Amino acid sequence: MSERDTICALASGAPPAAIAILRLSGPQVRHLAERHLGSGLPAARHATLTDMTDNDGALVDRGLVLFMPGPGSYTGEDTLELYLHGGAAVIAHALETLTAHDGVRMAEPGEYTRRAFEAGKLDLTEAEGVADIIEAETAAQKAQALRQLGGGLSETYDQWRAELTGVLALVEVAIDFPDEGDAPQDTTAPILAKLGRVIGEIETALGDGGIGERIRDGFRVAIIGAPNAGKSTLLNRLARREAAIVTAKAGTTRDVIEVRRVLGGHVVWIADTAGLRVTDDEIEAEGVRRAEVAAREADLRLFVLDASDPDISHLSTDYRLDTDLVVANKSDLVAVPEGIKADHVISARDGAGVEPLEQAIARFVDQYAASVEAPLITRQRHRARLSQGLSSLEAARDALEQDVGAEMAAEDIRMALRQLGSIIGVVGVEDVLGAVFSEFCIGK
Ligand SMILES: Nc1nc2c(ncn2[C@@H]2O[C@H](COP(=O)(O)OP(=O)(O)O)[C@@H](O)[C@H]2O)c(=O)[nH]1
Ligand SMILES: [Mg+2]
Repeated sequence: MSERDTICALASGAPPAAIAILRLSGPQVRHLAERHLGSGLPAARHATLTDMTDNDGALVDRGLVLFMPGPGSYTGEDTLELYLHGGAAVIAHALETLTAHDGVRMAEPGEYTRRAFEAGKLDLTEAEGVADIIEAETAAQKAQALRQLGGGLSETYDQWRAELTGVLALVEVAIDFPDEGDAPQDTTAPILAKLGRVIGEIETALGDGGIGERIRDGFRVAIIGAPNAGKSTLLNRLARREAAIVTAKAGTTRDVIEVRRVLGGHVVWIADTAGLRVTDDEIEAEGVRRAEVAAREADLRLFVLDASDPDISHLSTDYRLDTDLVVANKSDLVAVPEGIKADHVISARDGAGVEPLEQAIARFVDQYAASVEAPLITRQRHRARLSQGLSSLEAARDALEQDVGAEMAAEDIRMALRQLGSIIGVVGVEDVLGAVFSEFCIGK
């Protein structure tokens, strides 16, 4: 079998910068250190100041190097870090020098962490935590990523898997010795109790309101209402730029336009949508359909009313009925008519009342995020697998309760173990590894 490639990459930010960190991992690390460092192979885990020379013996740069021998390194392989001056020419010269050797190449995105995962240094949720902490922009995202990186999710999955393995063993005993010992209900009752406990815990985790995914990916706010109410003008106000086209012509907005803000300490996507009216125009009708989807999927809807033309009886849907916040716009033109109950009165054109509206969005998001402490699910991938696992366990419970066969129950529990195992990456992960690691940056 041929040796694994040695990989190298710039692990620090784009040049020019004070320092460039180049990272190397793989079987040729020792050889490369001996070949290119004035110090020769540095003492393990000791910062060493040395020259680096290229393949012709010319100086590349002078800097600190750190050698971390495998298996006690991040990737489990021999690794070397070079701390050079963070200029583009230095980085290019160093990488050219290293990749000129056979079997040494630039790393793929996330390849260091992938090797760490393959070496058993971290499980898949911990690896995802590494990607998330690099992407984290808000304190809440960072806290969630740190918890995940530290095995906060793995613990729960490990515990469930251990309990289910115990349940499976009991079911298998019942299969192997069907006629011995107690009556079936005496052996089935404790199995059902244990199974029921895990099912209950998974149901609780799944019923978290999607907080973990929202903290990671952003909360969703949809601006909806009649054509010409001033939805796009409000979006531009909230975006603080001209993100959406504003005209006096009804039916201007068709695509859903989203802008990103940090409000209440969380990422919030605010969507402008097409006015919800019945229309013969094919493109506008598609826009209305998209608006309805955005409204349904949003965590909070802002229903914008034109105070100077508040009649909404002609609208295509009744989304206004379950609207969370009613916003009366164009307060610069007229006072809000009697009988219209608005949570906020604004002039999107002048900006009056927009700041309190922003604060209301921030409060909503903050409270929503605080409604579940330390959510277990932080990605759609986890939710999908966990729901499948739950279905399998429910099938196992039904089979046991109806006494249709311990064998079927055992198969369902095995299936659930595989589904839970795939979340932390202990089984059946080939299909997800590419997707998980491709979203990393190079050098991590
Ligand atoms: N007087 C006044 N006009 C506004 C206000 N907000 C929007 N408009 C105008 O109303 C029209 C429709 O605005 P637009 O944002 O495109 O509405 P949309 O169809 O709901 O997206 C445009 O001519 C805007 O300039 C406002 O607060 N006051
Ligand atoms: Mg519009």
